[in-house]
Amino acid sequence: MDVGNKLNALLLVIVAALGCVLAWKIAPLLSTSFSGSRVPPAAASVAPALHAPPGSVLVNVNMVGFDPAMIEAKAGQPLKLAFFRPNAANCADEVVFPDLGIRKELPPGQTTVVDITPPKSGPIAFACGMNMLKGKLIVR
Ligand SMILES: [Cu+2]
Repeated sequence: MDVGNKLNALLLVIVAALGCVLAWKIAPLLSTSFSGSRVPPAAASVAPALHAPPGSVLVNVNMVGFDPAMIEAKAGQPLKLAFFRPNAANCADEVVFPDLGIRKELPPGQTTVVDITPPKSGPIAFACGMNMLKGKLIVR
């Protein structure tokens, strides 16, 4: 492998990493209105969509991350999260809930349903597989 090829490969890695970091920096800015204790009910910020099964909360996985990034839930009550990833224009190949031991692939162009029953109140974090795009369940 000559130096040019190595440089190209390095450049690709840097560009990919930058994209992820950028998305990670921008997402919190866009979701500041959801911060603090005034978290609106999840239903208020989610438009109904055909690809989300009845009773589920639709989460769009877009360029800047998970939308909504904050989702209300109730302890002990089953929650259906429908992750819709319209295309591959982000790094969210999968969604991970580290506290719950859940890891699911998010194929582009599909809706992936994740069933969760939060065990107790408190925040439950979720993220892309690289822990860059982030979201949170607010469990009461
Ligand atoms: Cu990522």
